[in-house]
Amino acid sequence: MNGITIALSKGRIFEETLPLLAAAGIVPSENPETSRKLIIPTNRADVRVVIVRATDAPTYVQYGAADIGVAGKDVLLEHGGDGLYQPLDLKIAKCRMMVAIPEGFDYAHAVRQGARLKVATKYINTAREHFAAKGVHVDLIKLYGSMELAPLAGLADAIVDLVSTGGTLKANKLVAVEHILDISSRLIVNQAALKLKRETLAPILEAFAQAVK
Ligand code: PRT
Ligand code: MG
Repeated sequence: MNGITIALSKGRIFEETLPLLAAAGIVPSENPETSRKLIIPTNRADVRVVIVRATDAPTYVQYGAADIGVAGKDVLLEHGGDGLYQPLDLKIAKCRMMVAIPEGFDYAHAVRQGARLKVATKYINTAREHFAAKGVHVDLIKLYGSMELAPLAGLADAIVDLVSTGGTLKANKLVAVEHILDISSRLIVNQAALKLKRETLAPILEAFAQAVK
């Protein structure tokens, strides 16, 4: 395709990217929340949006099935970023990656004792690095969602998950004990597209950069 394909996940990333697209003169013709279409045209004949799972956005862009996309730092750290150019922090979909435990569990004591902790998470790479850097022994258990359930159901001692308002932790009687890193979403660009489609892409990237400021 000669035009530009943009990979977005529905939900917060789609919603928070809309104003940035608008700044570049791009208006999707449908809302993925209500439409079942996975390819959404825009007001511009040469620009379309493809709706992907949040964790799949880097893969679409890496292989050039999309020229640009938006992905959370959490997702990019797990993906590795191969084949991707990450020119811009869009400062959207912000949250923090945290270690959380059930209320009443003495995490600091367990760590001091050198206990081997079971930690459930979707973010295996980031969690492994975090605990290795602190010298904490952990067995990581890979989950694909609802991490908050794991300690309550007896699957794990702790979780590594994203926290925004803190409401989900609170509702499940969990508390955050360590802040791993601040997360926001990044613009990702296919490295070959950046060269081959520079004329079309450069003004879009520039408009995004201005809108973020
Ligand atoms: O939901 P789905 O399984 O389809 O995929 P996803 O969860 O990967 O996608 P989505 O759209 O929910 O999230 C896309 C991106 O938004 C993530 O990759 C993050 O970079 C970013 N983001 C920002 C968040 C949150 N804030 C967030 N709060 N992603 C998830 N959450 C979840 C969190 O995992 C926890 O379960 O919301 C819950 C906590 O929220 P609070 O407000 O109760 O603290
Ligand atoms: Mg989600």
